[in-house]
Amino acid sequence: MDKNQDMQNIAVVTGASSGIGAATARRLAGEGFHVVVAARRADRLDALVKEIGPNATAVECDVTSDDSVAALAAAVAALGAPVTLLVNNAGGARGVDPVATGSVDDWQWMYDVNVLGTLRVTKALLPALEASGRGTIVTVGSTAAFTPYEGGGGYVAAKHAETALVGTLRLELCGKPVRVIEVDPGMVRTDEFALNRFGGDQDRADSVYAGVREPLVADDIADCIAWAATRPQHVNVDRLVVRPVAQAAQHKVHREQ
Ligand code: 8X3
Repeated sequence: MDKNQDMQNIAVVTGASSGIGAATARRLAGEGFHVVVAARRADRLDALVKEIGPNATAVECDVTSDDSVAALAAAVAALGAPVTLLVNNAGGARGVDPVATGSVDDWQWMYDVNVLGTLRVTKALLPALEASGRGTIVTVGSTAAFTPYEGGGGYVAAKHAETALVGTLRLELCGKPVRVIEVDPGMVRTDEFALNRFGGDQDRADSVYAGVREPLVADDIADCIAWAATRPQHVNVDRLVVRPVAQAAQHKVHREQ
């Protein structure tokens, strides 16, 4: 942590090694936070910290591991500054099988990383967020959190569960100094989301965005997260649903030839 600003507020961002997480970390550092960037890929985190500078700390973390998340909480506590923001961004999709042939392994992984990962990290950092007296939790959901689509079953189910977790948490924290915010992106073109879903098949990943003029990019969602998290503390933006103009609804996407 920058010794000249040793009581800077800490923001923890999970899934920070790429895409929305990395963009959010850059943006929050620009907003004056000391950003703890957490993800599995240490090399990418190190590059990000080098880019951001003294306002960032890398912590290798796998949100599917209780021990790893406990180590993240300990590393954050060791920084010795108020923890005022958690961005639960780690998540992802695997596979596009119909329910009839859905892979139990893929579904389990999606539940673990999207839902239980959010649970683990939230539980681990909630005491510090509450102790700060002005905590905020932003969870990155998806438009899949409220609209099913064919082939999306495992991801849709996980994102529905994640939004249920968020809504429950907001009720349970009513009266405590922690805001609970959800940002639900629609079509966002990142390097990895669709690629991971299609098992590394770049052509299939690219086809998701074919003909779509200006899909959202990671910076657009980082902008929304930063905006919601920097409203005055009495303002709780419960849920932001964000899509590109070309996507009026999950199935209503304008594609140019
Ligand atoms: C990403 C949006 O449409 O692929 O969370 O489910 S979608």
